[in-house]
Amino acid sequence: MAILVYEGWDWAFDRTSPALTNTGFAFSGSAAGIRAGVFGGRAVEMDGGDASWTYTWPGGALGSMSFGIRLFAFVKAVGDTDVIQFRNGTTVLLQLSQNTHGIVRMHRGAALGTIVAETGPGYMRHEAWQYLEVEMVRDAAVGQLRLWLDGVQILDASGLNLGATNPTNIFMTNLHAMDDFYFANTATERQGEGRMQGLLPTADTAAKAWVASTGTNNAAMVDDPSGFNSDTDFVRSATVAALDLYDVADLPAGVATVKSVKTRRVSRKDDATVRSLRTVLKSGATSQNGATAAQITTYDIFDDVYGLDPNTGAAWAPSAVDAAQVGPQVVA
Ligand SMILES: [Ca+2]
Ligand SMILES: [Ca+2]
Ligand SMILES: [Ca+2]
Repeated sequence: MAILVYEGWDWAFDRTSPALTNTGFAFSGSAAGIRAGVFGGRAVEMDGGDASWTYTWPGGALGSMSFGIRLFAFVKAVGDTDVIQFRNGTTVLLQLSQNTHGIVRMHRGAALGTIVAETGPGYMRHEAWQYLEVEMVRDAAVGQLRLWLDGVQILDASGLNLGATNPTNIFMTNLHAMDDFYFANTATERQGEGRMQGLLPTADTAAKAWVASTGTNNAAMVDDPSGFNSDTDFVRSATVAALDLYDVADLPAGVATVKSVKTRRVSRKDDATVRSLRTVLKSGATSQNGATAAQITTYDIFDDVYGLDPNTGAAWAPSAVDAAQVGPQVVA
């Protein structure tokens, strides 16, 4: 039981950003881009015919899952419109659709086939951001599907035929925008509506062992406000154990509950030798090491997710998030 991913795309994604393979997401098509998120920050949109994305969860096929996603569905013609496909590889197993009456349906098979379960009318709207949450148990006889829209349950169906094959990924085609995604590997982990808030480094701290590519303000090298800027400015180190920690922007006013904190590093090596890095999160007196990852010469993304404050072992207080420091460390 675990949340496998949180993603809010506030860190700008575009077609030339580093590969997103480490996040589980794959985008394709020339029309996938970024747009403003509904609560600030950024979101992803697919506004053309060839755009799509796939989220593949680690560990292979899963029969039970929970996920949430903020959706913006553009105007479509009359009839059912594909919203989310559940696939095994590229084989479409199940499809969630909406139609012009606001009905949300689950179909078994490709091409919006057999309707397995559906809501009443008046739920999902066009040209409006809505938060859709899904809890599903895939089974050919006793399948379960529960749906929430903007925190309100709109479907609770059981005894369903949801097919005989577990999906490995979910897939969304064109004409949608999305934000604030989470995915968990059981059918009982609905988080409720929330949002991801991106926070960038703001200042150096006493732990300052890396070297800025220009000047001496390390945090300013890694706060790329318009998105990852590749080799334009960066911090570097070839010293084992060298640690750089930065203060990070505070949460917006009014945040009462923090469900999870994720650190994100974009890094690469330019050595012809083995190099590995980790991201360190310091909360209070506790320095928590993230996963160590070998580096290649191409930039990639490395995330660590902390559902609890490592300094207390309890849920994050907003004040603890505000006080936290984050930065990279050379492992080898
Ligand atoms: Ca966002
Ligand atoms: Ca930079
Ligand atoms: Ca702060």
